[in-house]
Amino acid sequence: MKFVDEAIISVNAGKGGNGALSFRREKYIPRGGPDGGDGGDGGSVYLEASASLNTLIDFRFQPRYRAESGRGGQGKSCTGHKGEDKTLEVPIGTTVIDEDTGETLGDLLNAGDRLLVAQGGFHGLGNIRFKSSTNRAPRQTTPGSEGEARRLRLELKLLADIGLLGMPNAGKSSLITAVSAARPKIANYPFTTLVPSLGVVSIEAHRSFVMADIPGLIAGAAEGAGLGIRFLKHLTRTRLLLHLVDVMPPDGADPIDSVDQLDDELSAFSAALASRPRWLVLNKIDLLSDDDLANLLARVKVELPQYEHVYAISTVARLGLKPLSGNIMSCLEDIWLQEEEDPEALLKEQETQSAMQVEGRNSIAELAERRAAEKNNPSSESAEDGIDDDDNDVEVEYVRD
Ligand SMILES: Nc1nc2c(ncn2[C@@H]2O[C@H](COP(=O)(O)OP(=O)(O)OP(=O)(O)O)[C@@H](O)[C@H]2O)c(=O)[nH]1
Ligand SMILES: [Mg+2]
Repeated sequence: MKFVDEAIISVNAGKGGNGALSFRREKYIPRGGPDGGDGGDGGSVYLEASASLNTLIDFRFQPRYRAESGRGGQGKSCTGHKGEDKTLEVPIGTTVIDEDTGETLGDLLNAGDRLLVAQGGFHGLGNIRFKSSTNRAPRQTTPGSEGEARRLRLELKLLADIGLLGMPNAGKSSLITAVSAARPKIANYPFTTLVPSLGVVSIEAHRSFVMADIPGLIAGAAEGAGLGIRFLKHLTRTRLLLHLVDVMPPDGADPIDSVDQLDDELSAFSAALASRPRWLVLNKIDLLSDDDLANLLARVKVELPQYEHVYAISTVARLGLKPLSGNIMSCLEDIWLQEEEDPEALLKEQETQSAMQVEGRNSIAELAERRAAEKNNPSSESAEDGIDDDDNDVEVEYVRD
């Protein structure tokens, strides 16, 4: 089964009720005057973030939502009932985009956050409203106005503090399994992970962070190789990336080359994302002798000087995991504290995030265009690589312990 991290829905607010045209008619009261009441306002549509939802899948099954219309006004000065608002619950972390204009309407980041997405129509006025000294029997009323209608794209990004980046088989899922309660599939073949998942890493009481495991990336991903780059968008909300590398890849490739290749892919996806703090994590050191490890670390120092933070771990032998998690925690706490104390830091972070989102969206759109062009030209090689990227559905597993 597939979960969904993107859904397109249409929302219709209710129409306002019409104003009534009516005159008071009672025995012994001739010419009772106008008594047509106003209509009721149409209901509006709201989205509300809820902690109990993890996916957007329900919206795939039911993509249309309508709030109630206001009732018409009636005689005897009765005002029509207001249409009931419709509130749709969405998972925390949902971004709401107007599908037709491309405008981002809002991000629902905290439980209970509410966003008005379609304003209900305004009520019409009954003829009682038009009574004046010169017109005692007005026949004028106004109709209720239409409710707003919109097509919305909902996007759910995993809300993680730390993102794992790495080639297939580097041990990303093994790492998240070793340090959190998440249990993604682990296997000795590439592209085991096809869907992102999250795990909460608890250091001690009240000190924890969320780690995101995403499918592996290979050279050429920005051009669509492998599973492509669409999963990278899940990393745009993380504060720190861990670049995981297998120190003994089965194909005998040089780990340092593969680090360079993935860094290039990351930059192609989004320069802003590539400029995020990134730590290098050498995994599977149980497979290396002490000497070989020392040599590799010496080479990393010279050949990958951009990495200030380098860790050597083994998820299987459980080596180096504690210092890695502990330092991630401290680094995040520093970032959070700084943002709490310095509003400018928070502002800068918001700017970086929107730059990443825009760049990422553009890269994914470019890739989709290229794929479409290749489909129309079946002779081209990459159209036959056998990977169908049409389906952008992603199962999002949200694991908290
Ligand atoms: N020897 C050794 N093997 C490891 C270590 N960590 C992971 N592995 C093995 O490496 C293989 C791949 O591990 P995964 O965790 O599935 O790798 P991944 O990066 O999630 O791979 P994809 O999901 O395909 O991108 C599995 O067979 C693991 O058992 C380690 O520290 N030492
Ligand atoms: Mg995996």
